[in-house]
Amino acid sequence: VEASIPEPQRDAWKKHSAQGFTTKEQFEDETVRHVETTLARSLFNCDELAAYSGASLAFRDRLVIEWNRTQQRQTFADQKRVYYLSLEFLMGRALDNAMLNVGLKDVARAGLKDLGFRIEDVISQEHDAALGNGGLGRLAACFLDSMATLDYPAWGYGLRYRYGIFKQEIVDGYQVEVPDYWLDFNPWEFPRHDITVDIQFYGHVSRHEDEDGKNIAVWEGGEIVDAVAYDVPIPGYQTTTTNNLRLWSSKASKGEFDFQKFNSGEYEASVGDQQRAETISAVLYPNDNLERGKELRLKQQYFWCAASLYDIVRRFKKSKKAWSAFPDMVAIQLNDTHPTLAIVELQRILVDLEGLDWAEAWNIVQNTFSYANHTVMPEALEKWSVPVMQNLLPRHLQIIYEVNSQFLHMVEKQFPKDRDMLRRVSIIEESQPKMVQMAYLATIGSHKVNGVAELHSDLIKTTIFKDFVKIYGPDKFTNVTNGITPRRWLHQANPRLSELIASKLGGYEFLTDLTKLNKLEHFLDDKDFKKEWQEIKYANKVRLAQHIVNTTGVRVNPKALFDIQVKRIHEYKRQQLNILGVIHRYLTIKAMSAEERKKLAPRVSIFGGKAAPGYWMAKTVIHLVCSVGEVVNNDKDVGDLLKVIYIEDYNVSKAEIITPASDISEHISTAGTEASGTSNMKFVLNGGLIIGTCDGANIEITREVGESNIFLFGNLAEDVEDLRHAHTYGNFKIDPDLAKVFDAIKGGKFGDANRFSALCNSIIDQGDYYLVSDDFNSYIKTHTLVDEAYKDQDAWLEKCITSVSRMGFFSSDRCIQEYADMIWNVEPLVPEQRNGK
Ligand code: Z57
Repeated sequence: VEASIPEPQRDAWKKHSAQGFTTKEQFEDETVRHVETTLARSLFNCDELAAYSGASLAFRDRLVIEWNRTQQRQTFADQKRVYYLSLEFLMGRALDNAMLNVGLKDVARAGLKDLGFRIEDVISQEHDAALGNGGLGRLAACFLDSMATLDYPAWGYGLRYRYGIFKQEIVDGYQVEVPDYWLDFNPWEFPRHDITVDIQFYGHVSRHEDEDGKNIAVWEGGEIVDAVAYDVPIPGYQTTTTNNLRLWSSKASKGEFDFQKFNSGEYEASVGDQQRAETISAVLYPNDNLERGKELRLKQQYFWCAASLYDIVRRFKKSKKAWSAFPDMVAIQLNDTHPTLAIVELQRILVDLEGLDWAEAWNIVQNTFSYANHTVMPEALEKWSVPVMQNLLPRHLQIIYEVNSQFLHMVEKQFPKDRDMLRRVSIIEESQPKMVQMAYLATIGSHKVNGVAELHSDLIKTTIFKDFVKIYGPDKFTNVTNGITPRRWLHQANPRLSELIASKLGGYEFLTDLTKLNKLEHFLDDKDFKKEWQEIKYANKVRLAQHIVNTTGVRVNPKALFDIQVKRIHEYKRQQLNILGVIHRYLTIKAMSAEERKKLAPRVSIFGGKAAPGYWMAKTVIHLVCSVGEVVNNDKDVGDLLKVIYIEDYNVSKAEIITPASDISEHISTAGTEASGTSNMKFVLNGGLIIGTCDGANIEITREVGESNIFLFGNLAEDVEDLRHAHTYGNFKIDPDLAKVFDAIKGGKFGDANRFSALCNSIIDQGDYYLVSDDFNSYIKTHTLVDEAYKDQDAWLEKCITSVSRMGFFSSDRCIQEYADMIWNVEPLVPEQRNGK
């Protein structure tokens, strides 16, 4: 029952209703008030962190007001909503984003200056919200920004990890993981202790007759854990729409913890129970593109899916509509297979708890869900062991078997006598132990399945989902090429470039319609414009050089070509190809005469990214980069011609400094392995060029910017299988230049060669699965083309500006529009104040 204020007293409420600041004076009032009262500090005791806290609380108040209004409006409008289920939301910092989205950053800058602070210093106090590993989590964050900006009634659902992705320290050239406890002071979340859901695990299933004599399944026993909601406001850009991200935190259930054991004197046991319950949302699994099948991970998944579904169903039931209207009111988007249990949970709710017929329920389920696939790599595809699932979720396993049985019957009718087809498409893999294939379950339980770039969407149709295309027809499978939010990745990360563009295009409309950038091509002959563009790039490089010297002690020349590869460390992303290429460059420089060296363009090779803690090969790559840097950076023969840098703890806020500073960035995955990539888009949008393979979204970037504005190299996806086959059957001959690089490593040039032997051998005599040797020559040659091109600064600049002008397609707004129209079938809910404040 909701408690609302009676009619006669509502005027008093309205009179005193919170307003939120708009002027500089009001901002200062609010900031000082929060510092003095909320934080109990004073002007004698206010450091940058306190100023950050005060300013954040002032902005938070503003957000909350619009957030409440948005939620009321959405409830009242009673139209279809989107629920975006993602196990990761890599949000980064919130204050700068809030300032820009509500259009009050200038007010805040002036106010903070009055109070004795520089806005940049205040902003940089904030700890990143790092509830994600990499691309998949950051995509979810960009989507939240676009959904709010486009006024879609949309909620995100995730887990409130106490520890996000670990903080990376580089100690003696090795990665060390440090826990990321980020909740000490987090003004952006609102605990909702009144919104809790009981989540059941383990136990057993029995059958009962209900009042109508119908046989129903009852899931009994086991244990209960509470899910507590924490809400985070998501402000749209230049709109009052402020959506909600609901993160669930696990807690021992009141009934189980407080009373049973505590009162019977089993204090220690009850504390143990409490800790076990809290473990569920304690830590983000730090693997990107790898599934390890741990029971706790499955617990996380069910905990979050069940809490979210309960919440969604509760909201629907308030509308008193018939169940058949559920898919007209609810669209649930699955970010990869991690939330696939939500499909099973909804079927369970409808059949076991609400008493619907199986077929009617399944029809509702299929029309509600859609599934985005983000990888084809076998080691990343989720499979859960049947015994593990039987133990943890006995009723869900029964439902999965029933879904599978009905599905296989359908397939059998369609393809009589094709036994092998039945084996291939079965949700249950007949291995030892049996496994539940989550991608198949997600596909069968959804009305649409999409890949995240054209090549990737084509690949899934011919590989993992080939049979499913035959069964359901091609229309169930579609493509939505990823995008990025231009608010964070241009306006926030690169304010000067954004301002320059606005000055030419006559305003900031490009931030909400990125295709407007194409007008920049009219200014390719504008000398002042080009000069300023170049100055901005230089200033961004100076800023990164400053960060590098502060954190590593190495001085890099900002006039050198900045060559950047920042992303998770993974063999398929081929940082090893990059560093081996760097060694080749180093050997070449060493062999040159002084005269030849003068003709060379100075380079800074910058690496950054985290390795999963258990991924030894990735950690070896980090160590090799650091070891090469140690030698190269201290070699007097080389000087500024080559520097090799490892940036520690790459994350969203560091990406905002790194991305605008690149001349060329590396997106060099083995063709067919990177589903899309999204940093490629960020770098080009910030006026950097790309060296890349024909993989993921690189292909569409090429289509947009033109082949002459990108440096493509390497084998094509269609040839990868044959090349691997050739390696296995003895036709492998290592590239001669690469062989020289290995000789240098083995000769101890970069320290103890034993440390790198597994890495070298994976290429030399373990089949070179990622085709480093096959692509090496093409890679080196293409880098030579990059050197040449960079010498003609005018032509280079023209490539950069032209590329930026053609990046409109890669806005996550376009992407969300496509999901909304083709997959979710939802309409925006536009508030009265769309552009005005
Ligand atoms: C992850 O970050 C991605 C895919 C996964 O299956 C998992 Br698990 C984590 C990434 C892809 O590797 C990128 O290519 C893609 O751009 C990103 O997801 C967003 O779609």
